[in-house]
Amino acid sequence: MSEHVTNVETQPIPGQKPGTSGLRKKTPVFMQHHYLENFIQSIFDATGGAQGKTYVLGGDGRYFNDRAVQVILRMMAANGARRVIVGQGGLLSTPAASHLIRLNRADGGIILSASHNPGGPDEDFGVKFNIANGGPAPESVTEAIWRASQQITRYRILETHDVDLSSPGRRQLAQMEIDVVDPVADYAALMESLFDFNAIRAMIAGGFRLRFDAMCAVTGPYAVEILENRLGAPRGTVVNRLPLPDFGGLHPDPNPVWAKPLMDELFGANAPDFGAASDGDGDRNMILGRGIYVSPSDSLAVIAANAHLAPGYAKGLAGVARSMPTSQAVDRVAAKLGIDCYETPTGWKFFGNLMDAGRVNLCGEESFGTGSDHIREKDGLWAVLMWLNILAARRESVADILAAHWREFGRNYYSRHDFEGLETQAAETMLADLRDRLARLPGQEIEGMRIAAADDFAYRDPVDGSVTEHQGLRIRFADGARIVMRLSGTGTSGATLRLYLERFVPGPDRLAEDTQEMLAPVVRAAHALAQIEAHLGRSTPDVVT
Ligand code: VG1
Ligand code: CO
Repeated sequence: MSEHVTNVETQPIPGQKPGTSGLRKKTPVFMQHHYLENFIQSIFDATGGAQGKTYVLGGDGRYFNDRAVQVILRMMAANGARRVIVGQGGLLSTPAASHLIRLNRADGGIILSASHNPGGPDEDFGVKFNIANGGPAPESVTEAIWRASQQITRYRILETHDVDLSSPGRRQLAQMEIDVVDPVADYAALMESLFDFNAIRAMIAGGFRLRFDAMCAVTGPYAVEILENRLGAPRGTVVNRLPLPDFGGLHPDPNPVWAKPLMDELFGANAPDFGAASDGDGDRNMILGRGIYVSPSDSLAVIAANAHLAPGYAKGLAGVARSMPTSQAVDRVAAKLGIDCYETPTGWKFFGNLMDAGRVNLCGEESFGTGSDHIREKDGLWAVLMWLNILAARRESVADILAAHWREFGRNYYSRHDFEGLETQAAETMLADLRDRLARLPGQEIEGMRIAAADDFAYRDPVDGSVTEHQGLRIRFADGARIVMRLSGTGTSGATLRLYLERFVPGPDRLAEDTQEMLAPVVRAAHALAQIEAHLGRSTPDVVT
C-alpha cells in the first residue's frame, strides 16, 4: 500500500493556549477541520521537531479518542518520529502514560483527555503534552506551543490506513515503529514494587471490604487487575469498570457531589470499610472510610505522616509540596518531621522540577490529586494503594486514623466552593477589584477575625528560577484561617470562580464539627471582601467539595 507524506496548508486557529492541564475544548471544536492537526504540529514545532524521537501515546477513551490517536500516529510518522509506544485500543491512564515515558526513556508523550470533565460528542476533549521526565510540560513549553500555533502554516501527515491497535505487538507505519502495549501491565508492576501487596492481600482475605468506583472511565481495567486479580478483592469490587466514550453519562470527577452513589454506600447501612473513586484519566482520587470522607488535603497530610509504612517509602520522605490553595494540614506534618514543604501554583506541572531535583517525593492538591516521585503525574490508584497499605499496617479504621491525626496535629477545616458558568468579564473584574484592595487589607477586622496578610500569589521555582505570577489572591487571618480565590484554567465555557476556605482548630477539641458550619464565618468574610453577589449576581456556589 502506498504511504506518502503530505504537507497540508493551514492557518493559525485562535485560542490554542493550554490551560492548567493541556488544551481543553468542546469535542466539536477539536473535531473541526485542522484543529487537532494544528495543535499536534505546534507541539512538534515548539519542541525541536519529532525527527528521530520516541513518544508515548494514549488517552482516557473518551469520545474521539480513537480517531485522534490514528491522526496523531500518522502525524508522528510524517514528522519523522522513530518509535511510538501506544496503549492497546488507544487507552492509557495519565499516570500509566507518565510511567511509560520514564520506563522507555521516551522524549515525551501525548495524552488525550479532558480529565474530570464529562466526555461525549457535545462534552469535552483535551490534549496534554508531557516531557521526557514524564511530567506535564512546564509553562515555558506550553507557551512555546501556543506561539507555534499562532504561526503555523502547514502540518505534515501520512496518508495511509488506520493502525491496528486492537492487540499488543509491533506495527510499522512508514519508517516508524509502533509498539502497542497492554496499558495496565507495567503500571501494575510499578505499584507492586512500591506497596506491600502481601499485607493488603491478607487484610482483604481477613474480611476487609472495599469498593472502587471507576466512573466508567479509564481506571476500570487498572483497578480490576490490581484490586481484584492481584489483591484478591471479590469480583465486582470495582464498579463502573468498563471505560465508555461518554463515561456512561457520568461526570467522572471523584468528589462527594459527582460520586454520590459511592458516598451513599459508604455512609449507608452495612457500609464497606473503604471506598475510593478516580477520574476520567485516572490521576485523581477520592478516599472514603465507613461513614467518613477524607478531604484531599487531609489525605495528603495523613499520607505524609504514614508513608514510611509502605515499603517504597520506608526511608522516609525527602520533602513535600502542595499547591497553594491546598490546606496547610501537610505543612504541620512536614514541620514535625523536619522536612521541607513547598507551596506551588495550581497544576501538577509545578511539582516536576522539585521532584527531579530530589527535593520532594510527595505532592498533593486539594482537587483530589496526590502522588509521588514514582512518576511525574498525580496518581489516583497510587493514593488508593497507599491508603490500603497504611490501613493494613496500622490495623485501624479510616475514621480512627483521621481522628488520631487531628488529635496530634490539629485540624484544618477546608472546603472549596465553585461558582460555574460565569461571565468571564464579570469574574475577572471582581478579582481585579479585590486585587487592587489587597494592600490595604492587613490590619482590618472582619467577622471577628483580623487580616494578617493579603497578596496575589507569585511563585519563583527554586530549581530553575522561573517566575509565575497571578496564581490566586490569598488572604490570611491572624488565627490561621485563609481565603484563596482564583479562576479555573480547565473549563471550556465561561469562567469558574474557585473559592478556597480554610480554618485551623488545634486538637484535641471540637474534632467532630461540621466543616461548612466551622467555615461559615470565613465564607461570610470572603463574600463581603470580594463582593461576590454584587459582581456575579450569585450568592451560592454550584459545587461544594
Ligand atoms: C483543576 C484543579 C487543579 C488540577 C487541574 C488538573 O484546575 O483545580 O488542582 O491540577 O484541575 O487536574 P483548575 O485550573 O480548573 O482549578 V486533572 O485531573 O484535570 O488533570
Ligand atoms: Co485527571
